[in-house]
Amino acid sequence: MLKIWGRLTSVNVQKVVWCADELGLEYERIEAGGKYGVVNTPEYRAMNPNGLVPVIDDSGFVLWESNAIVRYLAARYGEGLLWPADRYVRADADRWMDWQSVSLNPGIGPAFIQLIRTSPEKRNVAVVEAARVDVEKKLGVLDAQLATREYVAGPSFTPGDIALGCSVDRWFKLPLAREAHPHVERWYVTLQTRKGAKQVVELALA
Ligand SMILES: N[C@@H](CCC(=O)N[C@@H](CS)C(=O)NCC(=O)O)C(=O)O
Repeated sequence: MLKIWGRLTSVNVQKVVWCADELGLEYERIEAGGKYGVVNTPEYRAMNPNGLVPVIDDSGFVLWESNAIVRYLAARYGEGLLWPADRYVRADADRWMDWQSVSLNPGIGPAFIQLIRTSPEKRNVAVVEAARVDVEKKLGVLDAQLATREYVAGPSFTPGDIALGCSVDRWFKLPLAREAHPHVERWYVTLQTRKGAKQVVELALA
């Protein structure tokens, strides 16, 4: 059976869990990272020398990096469904996964650390504001993309929606004033109704 290591409070673990649930896969999730530790044991480091979550073991195939895991699971278990048959749609979804990881997340991460993981007296409001300005600009880019298509890579739900959906879910749950991005908001409402999204959207930030 598929094994997933990682605490659900990790946005990167959330992507993998959402993907597995979307595909209807049976899996065992093993708590790791944060307060659960595990990631510094020799056994874990042998699977992921970075000591980060998530990691999967699928019948002996071990893989780390959340977006790579989502792509692998979608390709192996969702060919033609979650994994688009059309190479251009696949490339488009792939592009948005990279964008989530290198452009959007680096803004959301610091805001999350300050607002959720830092006590109010130690909070750095300048970091939160810089992150907010950055993320609003990036969400403007996503909003323009979603203005003309139902999902990020076209009319069908793809792995790109999973990666972005986890980041946007986190952003929308942060206690801060946000600008309107009507197309992102419409898309997020649709995502919340997907069976794979349940564990992620029902989770409070911690
Ligand atoms: N690029 C990696 C990043 C993994 C990562 O930074 N994971 C964080 C949680 S989101 C982590 O393991 N932090 C240490 C911990 O939880 O102990 C991925 O997408 O999988």
